[in-house]
Amino acid sequence: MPRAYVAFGGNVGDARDTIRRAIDAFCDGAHVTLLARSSDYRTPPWGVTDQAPFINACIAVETRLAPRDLLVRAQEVERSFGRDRQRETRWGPRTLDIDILSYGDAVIDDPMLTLPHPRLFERAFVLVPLVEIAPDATIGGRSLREALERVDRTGIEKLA
Ligand code: PH2
Ligand code: MG
Ligand code: MG
Repeated sequence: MPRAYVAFGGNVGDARDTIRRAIDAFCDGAHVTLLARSSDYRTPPWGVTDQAPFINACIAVETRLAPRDLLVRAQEVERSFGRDRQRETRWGPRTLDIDILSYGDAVIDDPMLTLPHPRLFERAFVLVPLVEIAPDATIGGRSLREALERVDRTGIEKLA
């Protein structure tokens, strides 16, 4: 079965609790099976810096769903936790963001889904939790650990 890496983030409400419950909802064991889960991290806001810190985490899953169906499932979970895309701004505050980072070796470039995730290698808030669960992995031929060495991880705090 294909393996996918998925990132979770949020900075509105109790984001740790939201992410914990969202991972449970996303990984039902039938369509999506959880293989590994990172710690939670408190991370400085990226993109729009004048907002609350985020909580971020990453998971590895095995899934029977095709990539676009996995994305639809992620968006359903986002909505069920109060995500309202109409009322938010790019890189602004949100209750829950679920991003598909990679799906096997799939390379997809369409308006709905780009894989691997185009900004994955720039973002310490993704790479830090991802390297925790997949230290030797490559995505699109690039080593995650080497990518992590090139980004600024200032202010990222692993939570107990
Ligand atoms: N998500 C954003 C914008 N900025 N910054 C951090 N640290 N973590 C995020 O998950 C994040 C962000 C929009 O999705
Ligand atoms: Mg995102
Ligand atoms: Mg997203």
